[in-house]
Amino acid sequence: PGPVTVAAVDLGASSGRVIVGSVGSGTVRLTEAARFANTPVRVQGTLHWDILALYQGILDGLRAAARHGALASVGVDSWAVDYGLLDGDGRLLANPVHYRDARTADVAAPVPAAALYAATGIAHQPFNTVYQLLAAAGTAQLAAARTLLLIPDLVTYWLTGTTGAERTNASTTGLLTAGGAGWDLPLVSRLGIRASLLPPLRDPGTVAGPLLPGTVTGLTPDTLVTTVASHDTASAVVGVPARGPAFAYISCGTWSLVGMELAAPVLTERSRSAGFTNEAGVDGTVRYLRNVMGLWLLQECMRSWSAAASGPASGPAFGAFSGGGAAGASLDVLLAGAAAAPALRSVVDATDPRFLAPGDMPARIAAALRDTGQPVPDDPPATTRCILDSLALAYRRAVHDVQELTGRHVDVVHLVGGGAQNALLCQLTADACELPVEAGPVEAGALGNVLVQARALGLVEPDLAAMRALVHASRTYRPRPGSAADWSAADRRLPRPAR
Ligand code: ADP
Ligand code: LRH
Repeated sequence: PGPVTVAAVDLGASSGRVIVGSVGSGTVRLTEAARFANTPVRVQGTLHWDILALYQGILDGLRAAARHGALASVGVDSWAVDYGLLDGDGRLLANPVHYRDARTADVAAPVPAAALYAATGIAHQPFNTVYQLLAAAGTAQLAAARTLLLIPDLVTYWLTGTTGAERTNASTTGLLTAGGAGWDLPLVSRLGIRASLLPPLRDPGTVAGPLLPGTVTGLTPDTLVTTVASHDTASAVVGVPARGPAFAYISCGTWSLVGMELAAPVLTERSRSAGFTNEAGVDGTVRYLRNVMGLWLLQECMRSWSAAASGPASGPAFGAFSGGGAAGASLDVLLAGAAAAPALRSVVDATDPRFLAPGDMPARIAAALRDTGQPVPDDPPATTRCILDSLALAYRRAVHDVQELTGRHVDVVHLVGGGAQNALLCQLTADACELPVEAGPVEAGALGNVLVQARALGLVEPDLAAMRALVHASRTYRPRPGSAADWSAADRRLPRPAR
């Protein structure tokens, strides 16, 4: 028999894509069928995802995907934590709110942070679903809601009519028991959240349902919608081409998620105060990782620089998608300039929540540098260098800390996602971590999504290691001799955050 065709819908904060996976015997080939902008919209002060524009991009993308072959299956993954609320008729009550919206900035939970961590293993992030629900408490919208669906579950619902909460993504709500076995109902009740909002959990690799007839022109209910690891980071971790257990990963896109795959959560106080989270992975694994601001820092600087160049305008709230045009070219120019700029002149803490919200990023970086008595870069290439040095330093810290907190040894770092195309960042990461960096795949999230569908269809060996054997890195970066002392010195210049 020939290869089987499936489609991965992979929604990132900077773009959405529909990617065709062609699964043959011992091979998986990806082809991009569609890529579309993900441009949030501010309405009366609140930052929203434009969920219908994304859904239209998905429908068009699936039509384009079907031209590559009859689709046996479709799977959906996206960024974590955000949700849509359905009313009693199953209709979406409002556009989902963006995790970078300020509504959660001052929310405090009625349960101490240490107790939340002990119960769920999820590190404090102001945007976790739990804080978004606390921020929404008392609103007419929440009162009218009957079902909460995380973004990929919402898309899956529109495609199939079935509801559920996929486990890897559900873990990011901060409402699952540590390890992800189930909703922590006593905790949900202590927080004053209505348990009936939370749908039953479902696992990666199970069928969500056949595609509803008439949903996508040209596709029939012969196409199944398969539940994948619907948290994009969980899919990306499946798509890491690891060849043994001693690896750390950096899922490097808008965010950088840096950590290890474990068999059980780490719930110590040291782990909590080091800002490590225990998210659920496929097959009962734990994604033990730290959130680093990632290439968001650069995306947001580029938005400021291009706004300054084009004068004041009422442009989109933000959005980094370039479609490969002029903005793509300017990224190349910036990265070439950054490669030529002096190394490690100034660094910021790339885990600092001061960088979370949208808004003048160059000014916030400059303020952080002044606070730590470092020189402020005076042009975009030097600022870009500061960002890349700062990201590599944050990766060094996370790779160091993850080994200390788990007692496990790392001998290779896998860097996957859009950032794997950034040769300077990959080299700096190898230097800073003093470890080889295996870069790629760029589309690890889509690949992990495809692999879980392929496994559900019985097309690949079922264990994770065998699935990963089908994945290949694109390039190896080795640490350059003699740079380690400079990274230790940079590390000492920057205070460790107190959490
Ligand atoms: P997300 O899944 O969060 O939308 P991606 O994994 O698509 O993010 O990564 C987006 C990032 O990849 C961009 O912010 C950009 O810095 C980087 N990137 C994209 N294309 C290139 C390229 N050609 N060269 C270097 N970096 C790139
Ligand atoms: C990356 C990501 C990350 C979450 C954040 C909200 O896209 O899913 O794992 O912490 O978005």
